[in-house]
Amino acid sequence: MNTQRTYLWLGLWAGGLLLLLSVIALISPLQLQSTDAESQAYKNPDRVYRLQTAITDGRMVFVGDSADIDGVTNPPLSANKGEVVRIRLKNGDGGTHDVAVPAFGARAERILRTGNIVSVTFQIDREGNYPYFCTVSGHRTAGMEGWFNVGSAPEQRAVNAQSISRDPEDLPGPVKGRDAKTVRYDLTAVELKGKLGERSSYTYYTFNGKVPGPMLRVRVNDQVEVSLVNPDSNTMVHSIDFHAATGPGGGAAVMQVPPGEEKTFTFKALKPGLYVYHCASPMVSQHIANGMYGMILVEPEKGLSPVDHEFYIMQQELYTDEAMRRAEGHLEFSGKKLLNEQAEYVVLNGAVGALTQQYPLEVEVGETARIYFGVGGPNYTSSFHIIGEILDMVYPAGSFASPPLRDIQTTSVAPGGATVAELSFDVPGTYKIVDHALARMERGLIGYIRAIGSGNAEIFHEGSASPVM
Ligand SMILES: [Cu+2]
Repeated sequence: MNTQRTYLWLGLWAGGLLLLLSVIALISPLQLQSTDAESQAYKNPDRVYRLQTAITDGRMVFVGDSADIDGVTNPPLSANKGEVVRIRLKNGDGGTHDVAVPAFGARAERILRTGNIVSVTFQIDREGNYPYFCTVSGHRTAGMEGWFNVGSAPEQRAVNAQSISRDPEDLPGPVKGRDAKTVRYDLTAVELKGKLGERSSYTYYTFNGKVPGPMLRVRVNDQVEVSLVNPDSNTMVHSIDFHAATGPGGGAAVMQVPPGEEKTFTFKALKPGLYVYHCASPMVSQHIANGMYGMILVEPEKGLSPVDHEFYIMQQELYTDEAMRRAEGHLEFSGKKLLNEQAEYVVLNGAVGALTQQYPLEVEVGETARIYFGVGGPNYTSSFHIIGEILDMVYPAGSFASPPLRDIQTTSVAPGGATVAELSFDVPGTYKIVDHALARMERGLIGYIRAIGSGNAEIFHEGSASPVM
């Protein structure tokens, strides 16, 4: 009985084992085959992109290092569905980096030293436009992000919108101590689609089509006559409130202009200083956040001292439904974010890149520059700072009647407030205009001042002191 049972069990075991072996034998060639095909494709990818990490102009970036994308910052990458792509990343700056394209489950190992190389190979299994970026904490925000496009051509995603940014050199010349007189300004409210970011547009409200509005320049005791046209094509009532005016609403009480109408008012510029003006039609903060602000300079009787350069710069926040990081196409205003004071963009002269790509400031070493800086806001106070420079003179809050401050690193500028800063450059290089609430740099707030000229090793040089003195 026992022997019989044992044989039965042995038979079952042997049969089971045979079955298992034959199943394995059947499957394994298939498995081997598919693994082979995959590894072949992965060995010979359809496309190879070479990138290098770098730090340029204070930002961390990927730089293209192969034929089509050579030298391009955060180059757009593309492939067709089904293709196998390899990204080969070289460490060019010595920080710890990697590269990932989460949409395709791709993530390279981290590389820690200059010259180290890593690659990641992956298959494109879907169409669309997806970010690639460095996953090291803070690096994506600091600039290490590009886009990977599958399917439609990248050109179709380019923003079709004009620039609304005002050139910081677009301002009137000095009044030069003339007698007081009547000065007339014609302003037009312009609602238009303008370029906000690299791949995004926004419906701006502007004075005369640019942000900030035109800088107006008068002398103390001038009569300032201002007309505001609101074209029929506009959708909103617009108005103007001058902080330089004394009277109800700074003018807004008599200057609410519906579409298709024009209104005029006059004020006497009683006090010298640099003043903000802005639209004051409900919701006022929305009209400001959409770009409707500028400044008027009321020069003192004797005028201001001559300088080599004058610049006109203003800061604002924008509140969009779409998160800045993912923003593409035409963005919508978010009333909720405005009321919560959670800006998506914080910018100089109306748009991302206005004072870096479009209108970087330029001076020569040794020249003097005066910056008329104001904050449209509507909500954020600026901690105005120029990285690598000391402001020789600051007229606090834009007042010429108060004594100027000397040798200032950072100055607070309130929303609806201004400052006048004077400086000169001793050492050539690219200096950065920032709000020292520096998280805002990642939201678009940065401008460049390029100082051209020869070096001054006594004031600044790399290395130890001894060889120079
Ligand atoms: Cu308005």
